[in-house]
Amino acid sequence: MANVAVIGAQWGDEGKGKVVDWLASRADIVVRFQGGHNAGHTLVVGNQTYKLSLLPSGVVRGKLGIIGNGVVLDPQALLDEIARVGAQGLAVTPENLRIAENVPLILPLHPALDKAREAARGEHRIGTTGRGIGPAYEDKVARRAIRLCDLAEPEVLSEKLDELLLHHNTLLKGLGAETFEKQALLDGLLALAPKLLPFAEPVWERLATARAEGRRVLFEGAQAVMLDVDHGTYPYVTSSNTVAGNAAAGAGIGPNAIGFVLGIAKAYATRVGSGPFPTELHDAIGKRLGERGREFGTVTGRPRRCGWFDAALVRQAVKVGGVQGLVLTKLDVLDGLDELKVCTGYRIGGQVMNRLPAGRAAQAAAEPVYETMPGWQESTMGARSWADLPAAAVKYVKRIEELVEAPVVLLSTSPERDDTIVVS
Ligand code: 2SA
Ligand code: MG
Repeated sequence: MANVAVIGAQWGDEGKGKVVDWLASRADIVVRFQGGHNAGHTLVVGNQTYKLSLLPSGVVRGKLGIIGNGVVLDPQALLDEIARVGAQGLAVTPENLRIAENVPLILPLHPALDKAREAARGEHRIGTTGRGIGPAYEDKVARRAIRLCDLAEPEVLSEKLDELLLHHNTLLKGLGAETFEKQALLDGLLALAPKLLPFAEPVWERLATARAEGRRVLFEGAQAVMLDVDHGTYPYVTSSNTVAGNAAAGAGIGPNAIGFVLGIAKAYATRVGSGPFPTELHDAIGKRLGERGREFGTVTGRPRRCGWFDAALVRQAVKVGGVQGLVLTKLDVLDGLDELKVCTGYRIGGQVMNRLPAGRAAQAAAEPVYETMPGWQESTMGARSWADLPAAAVKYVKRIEELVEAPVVLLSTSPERDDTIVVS
């Protein structure tokens, strides 16, 4: 098996965690390459449910987890998560988790700025998770981020904090928010240093060695293509590149290390936060999808918006993300509906197009063009083979495959790892 990159093909929460878990048994190393603790991956292992945010999913299966340089790392959030899974019986130590020494850190001032900005945006807010993700990536690109390696150099850290605070306190003051004191930040970071530094290393070197030894690497994406800072529904996006192309830069490995790109999509669509969502349903069907699919944010508990499968959008995600195979999840949530709709394009100002344009006003004006298909009354929950699926469900999957121009290679029919149909 080639090194696989798993990415979301919609707006996140497609069930990437389960698929990564399913694939983890065939990999030696699982790498997170972007995002931070805005991600929420739910893994069901026997009678334990793990809710992971920063930890690569493979750690629950005894694999080596790597947090790459493309992530923004909140040190306190990581230590809290390690303590949480520790209480569930899973020990995370420098033996099974390595962190890129050059990963930028999220400090307490980042969520403060994130929240103050969202409040100032009012009804135009992005609907961020409030975790400081955007401000932390801004600092990275602006070359003033505090990185994990800085915790080993207190004098450099102290100098860098001066520059960081000059910038942030000016912004925070302007937004009417509380400012931060350098000494408290410095003391906090130096207290965390001995807990974090044992995990730090040049992970690129470990990955290079692993490749040379023929070991398999799984790249675990967070969020999804439609939340990609370039290719998503900007500005209603997260602040990182979520496409598979970023797996290489965000881990410190060449693009040729990525052998196969697997895109994950739900059999319907959901979105949490603001922004365009052409197939959103505000009716009883939308409510039913949310209830049957238990559509609440893993991190924030926010209810997710629900709607019909948008094949035009997933096709776009397939193209810009380089998706070679698609996994369709939560098919069972559609059980019992009389008919299903699939969006094949948009009507915008009297014109029909099969892709979502980039302009914010055009995106907001996009009316979905639908194709209607018969539903099925049988239960597909927990199905483990094609033969277990009703004919209408097979047809639905086949049609999606045609419309998105990528083969459906796996179907997931429950959160349990083994409730998975391999399509060959
Ligand atoms: P941010 O916090 O700056 O990354 O938010 C920007 C946008 O990205 C969306 N976003 C997400 N969408 C779906 N799932 C995410 N992770 C959590 C989960 C979300 C939660 O798995 O359930 O618990 O609410 C995630 N992370 C970021 C976000 O909604 C904004 O639209
Ligand atoms: Mg999630």
